[in-house]
Amino acid sequence: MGVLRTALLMGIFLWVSLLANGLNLWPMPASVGYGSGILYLSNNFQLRTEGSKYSDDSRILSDAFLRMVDLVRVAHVIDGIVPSSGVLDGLHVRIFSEDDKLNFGTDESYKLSIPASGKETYAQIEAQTVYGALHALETFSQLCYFNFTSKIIELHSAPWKIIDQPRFPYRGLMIDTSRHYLPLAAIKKVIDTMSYVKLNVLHWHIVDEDSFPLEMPSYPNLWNGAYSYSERYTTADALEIVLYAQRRGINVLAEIDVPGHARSWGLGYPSLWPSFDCREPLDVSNEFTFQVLDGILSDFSKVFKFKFVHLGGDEVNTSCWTATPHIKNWLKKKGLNESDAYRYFVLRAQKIASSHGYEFINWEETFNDFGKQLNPKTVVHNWLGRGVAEKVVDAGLRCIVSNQDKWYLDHLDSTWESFYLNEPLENISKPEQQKLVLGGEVCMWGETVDASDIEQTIWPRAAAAAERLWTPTWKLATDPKLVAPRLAHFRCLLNKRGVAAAPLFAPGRGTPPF
Ligand code: CP6
Repeated sequence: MGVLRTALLMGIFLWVSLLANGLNLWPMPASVGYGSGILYLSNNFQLRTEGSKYSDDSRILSDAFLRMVDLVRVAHVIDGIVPSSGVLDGLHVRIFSEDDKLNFGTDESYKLSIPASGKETYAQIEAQTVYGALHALETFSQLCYFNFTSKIIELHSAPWKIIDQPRFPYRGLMIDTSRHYLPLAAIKKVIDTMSYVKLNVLHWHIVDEDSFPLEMPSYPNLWNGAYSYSERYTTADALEIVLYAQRRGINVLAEIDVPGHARSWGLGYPSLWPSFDCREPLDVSNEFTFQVLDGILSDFSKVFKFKFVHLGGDEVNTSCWTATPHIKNWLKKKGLNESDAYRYFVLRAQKIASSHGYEFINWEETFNDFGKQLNPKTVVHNWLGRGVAEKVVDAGLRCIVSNQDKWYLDHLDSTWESFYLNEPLENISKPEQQKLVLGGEVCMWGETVDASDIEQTIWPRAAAAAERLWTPTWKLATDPKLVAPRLAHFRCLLNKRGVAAAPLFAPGRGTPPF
């Protein structure tokens, strides 16, 4: 009897672990149920939308469906013969909101039901918005495999019932086009891959001290600060990026970093510099500085429709202000010290952003230096250290987590495990404070990367963070060793899809060394 029971238990254990090995989704959905059947994808896989309120006039859904069908092939030639039973003919997608506006807080939830073999021949997707449906398509694509014997696409472990939604509304990745110019094709490829891991904000750190690559119609000399004639983005290019991202469910957060990190502005308008010898921060005493910022934010508001703009505010070294006679006199006349002047700049920039309809995000120094003197609507973007989010939400402000010890992609020696284990809600237990943590963001500063190596430095580590931001924590293994095979599988899928995601383990056949 005991032997029988042991055998039975072992059998169940083996069965469960085999199935679990087949559960190769990334990020893991909030809720997953599955069986043990096999389905075969029709060679004429169809999209149906009866019962949808959403009309898809802009073809966001139908284009995404075509891309998904292509991804499922992962470049193999489908030339086998599909059996006559157990065939999946397509997807029936029902979307309940007619609106295709994408912004902060857009509903991204979805349900995906895949029938058992021999039942209906369509899988069902239900979502409030088209953007939830896009997530469902991505999840579906990850369930499909090319069978090298039959040369058709199979879907294992049917039936499936997946009910999914993000843990955090803000799941970001930052790129920096000031330190190295990134061609449009490189940016688009980052956006494509973000959609595979359900990240939803591309934070575009467009301008910094080193170059000003973006055309600004209000002040057309600003892009004189570009590295070269061609290392530039036209206004139409920026709009193209925004629309490309939107069609993949991704918002673009534009940053204009002030008053530090802005030396490149002065190549077009030298009076923005304190002096020729001392070129940043921007001249706080000059009204023209704020006119230019107003022009930039006015131009931004026509292109970047995300409800937030990022106003920087980090690493401001005010020594040029006190070292420049006309600014020193201005400070004296106004009765301001350097810190007052820095605060005056940040708050005035926020007012200008508001006047163009934006809410604003600032790097954490603005909170560390000014605390409750900061506008309470400010979203504080952590980067310096851990434990900052708890202070920010204690003060009642909203926060985005990007602590550099864990979530800086330009720190090339940070491991995927450290990305995976970073917890945005560390030490924040009150539900009303947890809500103030909008999410997190991984940052790829551009000093040492460009189009030649940006993919393998971002991926797959950003994917590890993406699961942290998407999946409820209780669903996830806290021991990275248990997650490693699934991430290794996903890393290979990225390679198959043409993304140069780096190996997770040396010597690197994609399998973990244990
Ligand atoms: N540029 C800007 C940077 C950094 C920051 N702001 C930065 C600082 C330290 C490290 C990495 C990046 N290069 N504009 C800080 C937010 Cl380690």
